[in-house]
Amino acid sequence: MSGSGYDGFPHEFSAIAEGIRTMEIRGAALIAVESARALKLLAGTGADLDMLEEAGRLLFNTRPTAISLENAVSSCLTGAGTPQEVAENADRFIGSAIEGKHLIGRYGAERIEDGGAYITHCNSSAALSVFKAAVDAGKRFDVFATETRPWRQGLITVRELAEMGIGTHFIVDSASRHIMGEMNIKGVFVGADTICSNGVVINKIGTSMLALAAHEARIPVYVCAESFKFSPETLHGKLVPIEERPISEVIEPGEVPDVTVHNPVFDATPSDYISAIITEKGVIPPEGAYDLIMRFFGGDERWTP
Ligand code: RI2
Repeated sequence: MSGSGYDGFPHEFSAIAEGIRTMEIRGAALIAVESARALKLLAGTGADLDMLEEAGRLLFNTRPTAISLENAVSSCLTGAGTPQEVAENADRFIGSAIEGKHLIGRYGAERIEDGGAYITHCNSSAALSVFKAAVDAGKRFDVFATETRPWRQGLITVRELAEMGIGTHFIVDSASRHIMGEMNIKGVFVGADTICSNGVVINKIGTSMLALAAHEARIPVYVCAESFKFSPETLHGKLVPIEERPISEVIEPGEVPDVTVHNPVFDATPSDYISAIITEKGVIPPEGAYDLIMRFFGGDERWTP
């Protein structure tokens, strides 16, 4: 949908939508915040509610797995009677996302021991906010970041960790279980794209293997996620689609002719392998997902495409 799918929309909006689709803009929180910003921008150009709702549908289709984007669009559009109200809802969402990340950092930093060593996967701004808050609290510790094939978001993570002055280590994904034993890992901190009503966590591919290895080693696994990553739709049985991205992210085209290449970019981690979910509403067990969804999303009064 490069460009042509956004005909009739201003360039600023199309650039954000296309940036999310191509992962130039990535991370479940950032794609949510940028979607809200895109709707606010559009509302400021004189777009009417019909055009804003069409914009919401276009944004919905950029990244199918992360509920954060859908919740952001719904938060902007539900109950809005004018474009100005959409813009105000967008500001409210963006402000709560910024505050939420700080609270997750504060609560999660309590689980960081001075002198400890931890593993993180992919590049989660929520998980990184925990490490940043622990540094600000004067704690010194090491973090092992996985490469996170195929997109290699771990390269972003190690740069951010090193900039915080944290003892930073880079490992390939398959080294995780070995490192847990060799380096006396005290905990695993990961983000989330979607959290289901039964406590299952959808996150970057490889998270479930990492959590399984940690479970075997009796190492706690913490999921760091804002409440807008919880999925009300899963309460009504909806399954979370696992995004498959181009195989060119995995292998050079034609490198293995006559071979089927797969590139699922998320997986599902069972609640049994998760010690706690660290949210801005507090630290909850995965089984608490149902209560959080009921308490903060309530009934079905949400904008849907
Ligand atoms: P924050 C990312 O997806 C990763 O799966 C990460 O764990 C999750 O979003 C949450 O990221 P992608 O955008 O919201 O790399 O914590 O596909 O930044």
